Amino acid sequence: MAETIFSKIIRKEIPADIVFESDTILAFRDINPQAPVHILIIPKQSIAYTTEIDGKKDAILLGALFDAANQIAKEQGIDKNGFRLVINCGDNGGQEVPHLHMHLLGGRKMKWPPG
Ligand code: DGP
Repeated sequence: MAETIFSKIIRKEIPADIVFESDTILAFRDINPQAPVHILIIPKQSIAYTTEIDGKKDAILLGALFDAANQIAKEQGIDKNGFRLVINCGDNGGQEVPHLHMHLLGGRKMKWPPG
C-alpha cells in the first residue's frame, strides 16, 4: 500500500477536519481550500495511481466515492446551487498526492476552463 500524507490522516496520526467517514471512505476539508466548501473524498484503501483508474476492478469503491460526494454536498448545503467534482490525474492534471482522491468544491460560482 502506497504511503502518503493521506495514509496518516486515515490512521488519525495527523489531524484533519473530517466531515464524513464510513468503513471504506473518509472525507475531510482540504488544507488549502479553493472554494468556501472544499472537501477531499478518499477511499481508505490506498489506490495509488497517476493517470489510470481501473473502473472495473474498483467499481464498488468508485461508486461509494460518488455516493459520499452526493451525501456530503447535501450536508454542506451546496447540492441545490451545484458543485464541482474533480480528480486530478498525473503531472498535467496537477496531482500532488498519489492516493486516489476526489475534490468536492462548492459555495461559489465556478469558472471554466479551469486553470
Ligand atoms: P491533488 O493536487 O489533486 O493531488 O490534491 C491534493 C490536495 O491535498 C491539495 O488540494 C492539498 C491537500 N492536502 C495536502 N496535504 C494535506 C494535509 O495534510 N491535510 C489536508 N487536509 N489536505 C492536504
